[in-house]
Amino acid sequence: MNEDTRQIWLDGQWLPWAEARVHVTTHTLHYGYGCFEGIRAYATADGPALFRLDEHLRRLADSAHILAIDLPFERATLAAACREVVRRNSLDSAYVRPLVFLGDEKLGVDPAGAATHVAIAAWPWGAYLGGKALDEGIRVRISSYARHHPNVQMCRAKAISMYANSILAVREARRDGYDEAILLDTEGYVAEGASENLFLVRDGELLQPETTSALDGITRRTVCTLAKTAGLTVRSKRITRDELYCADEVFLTGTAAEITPVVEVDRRRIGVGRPGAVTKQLQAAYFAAVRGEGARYRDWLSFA
Ligand code: PPE
Repeated sequence: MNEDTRQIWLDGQWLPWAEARVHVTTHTLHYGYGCFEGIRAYATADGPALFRLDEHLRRLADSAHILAIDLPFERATLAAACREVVRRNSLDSAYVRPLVFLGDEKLGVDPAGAATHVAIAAWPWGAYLGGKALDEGIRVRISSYARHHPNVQMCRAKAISMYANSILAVREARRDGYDEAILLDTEGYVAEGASENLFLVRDGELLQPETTSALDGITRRTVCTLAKTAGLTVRSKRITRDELYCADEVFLTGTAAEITPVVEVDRRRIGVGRPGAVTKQLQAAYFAAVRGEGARYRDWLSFA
């Protein structure tokens, strides 16, 4: 018998996967108002550990605050549920998805009167951009869609509604035969990938976009720390699309995408057209950190 034993945390209760349902008049389903997180848990020598759980839950709290949604649970409660969802589902490694949404108490754009709900699900998730992406790199195009202006949607929030923009961009890119989209901000400078932050390497120096349109990614911050530890310099500046074309290396960072090399932008080869040395060095350092190899970054791990 193949009994489904998966469980989801919903508003403080553990439910069988199939029973964690909502009604079609759920407010967030109609207007996309809410926020979420994505956290990976990795297998380590001491069991599964969630990577930078506190930082992710802090960003969830910030996202809710930006959207003026009162979170009905303490951060410690959510942290315990994130660890437990990995344990209960017997996952060695996992992607953990806390989701904050508004309920079916009322419809109409003004959400006053709709209750706030929190769900936490977890599932196994392999390489986000395909099996070869991490080793061989991906091909991207600059999107015809701009990333949000901070006065259209506040970009520090990991808001659900931001992702219509990401979906338009990624579908356009894939339709045109690319793996992922890079979005420019409304001023025309490089912002980020559809679901990732971006770095480039030129003459050994790491550059990241100075823009208010990109998410403040936690993997991005991790990479900055790892780079500095390795003696590399990281600088933020406005980046134009032709600077990307002329980079020695380009890579994307995200919880799901991890560190994914980019080997082609708009049909221009990047560097020698293969993942570069700096990208590979940072990838190795990242995977060592998430797997708890070495004591240095142990405080980034929360054991399930
Ligand atoms: N920018 C965007 C737009 C984004 O969605 C992500 C994460 C990042 C940057 C990187 O943030 P961080 O994970 O903190 O390094 N995107 C998440 C959702 C992916 C999905 O398909 O769902 C993720 O990587 O978990």
